[in-house]
Amino acid sequence: MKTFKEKIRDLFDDYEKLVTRKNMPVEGGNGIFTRYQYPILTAAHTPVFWRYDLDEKTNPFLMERIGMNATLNSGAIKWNGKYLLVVRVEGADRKSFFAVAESPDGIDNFRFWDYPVTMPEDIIPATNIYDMRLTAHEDGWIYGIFCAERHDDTAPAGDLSSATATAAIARTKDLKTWERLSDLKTRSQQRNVVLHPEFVDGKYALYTRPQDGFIDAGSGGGIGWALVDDITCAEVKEETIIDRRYYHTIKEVKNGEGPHPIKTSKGWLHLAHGVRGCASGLRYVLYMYMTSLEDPAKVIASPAGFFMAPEGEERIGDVSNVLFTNGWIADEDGTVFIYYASSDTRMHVATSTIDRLVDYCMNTPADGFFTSASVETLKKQIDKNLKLMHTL
Ligand code: M1P
Repeated sequence: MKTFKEKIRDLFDDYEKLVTRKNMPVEGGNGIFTRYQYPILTAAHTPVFWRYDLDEKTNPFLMERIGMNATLNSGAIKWNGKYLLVVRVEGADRKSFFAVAESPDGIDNFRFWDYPVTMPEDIIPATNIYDMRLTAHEDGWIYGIFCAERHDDTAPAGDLSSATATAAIARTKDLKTWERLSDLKTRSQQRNVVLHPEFVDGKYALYTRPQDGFIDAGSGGGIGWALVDDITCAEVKEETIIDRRYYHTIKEVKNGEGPHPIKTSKGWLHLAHGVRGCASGLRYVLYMYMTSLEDPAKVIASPAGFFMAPEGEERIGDVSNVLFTNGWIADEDGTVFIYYASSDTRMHVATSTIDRLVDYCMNTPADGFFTSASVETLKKQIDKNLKLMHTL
């Protein structure tokens, strides 16, 4: 029979084994990106001292007192040479909160900082907050834009599910102390709002995602773009849709900007999620597009279909058949770390390079929106290759 102290030691030993486990790239793949064998963060990666009361007097059975359910949709930033994720941690009580996890190399040994983020409230407290996009803006602040969810008090009595989604804005200089700014004022509900890292025409620029309801995009046509004069009391007065939803594509039902775009010599690289419906529910995949350096709202490349879709164990979780991203980091040597969550449950990393991603966006055929167009595109590649294959 183990003593209380021995049981605690076992918990910490198991935890150390998990967080120090070496992750290996998955061989093969499609040449566009490389997946890794293990998730980089799961609920079990949250510190033992968050979940257990380690006092024998108050917890004689050494039971988990505060359960954690998931670690998902994380913002990402390289900070003082470390790879940081602002993780959406969801407790067993269904409340999400933010917590920073740090890795020395972007792939291995992600460890949470001791305390979660204390996020100040706006005037009306939010029931739930999640999915932060981080932007180190040229104004010198690091901004976090995230979804603030509140019960919809206009719903009929007894309806405890109707909610509202608003874009909440906070900023920091050290990722520890956060200043909360006013929630974004818009005509519609908003989720997946992202701050562009540079001023455009002297203004702050936002990627938006107008939606009629908490879940349904409704008349919201896709990913929008809006310029804002003052980020401390931001209001969207005019919104233009720059990346539309489209019938019978991977973004038929909804789409949303992922992290802020990466600047390259060929244009801005964008990563986003697209949603379609099917008999088993909604299917969330990742896709990419590029916009012009001169006008970040002008799409210049739009490869057809998904960039990444759920595979293997990624398909299963709290909300199955979902890949979602709101964080990536481009290193000085051109490596890109893509942080994505699977099925609203766990975090993964995939790696690629700026050159590969630009090539993918510029040279993957665009969607012709009809089967006949897809077949013609395929035939062109077959013709070319059949001639070439004799010389290989
Ligand atoms: O459950 C899948 C995702 O659903 C929402 O995304 P969207 O607003 O595009 O539908 C968000 O709640 C997101 O957190 C979640 O991963």
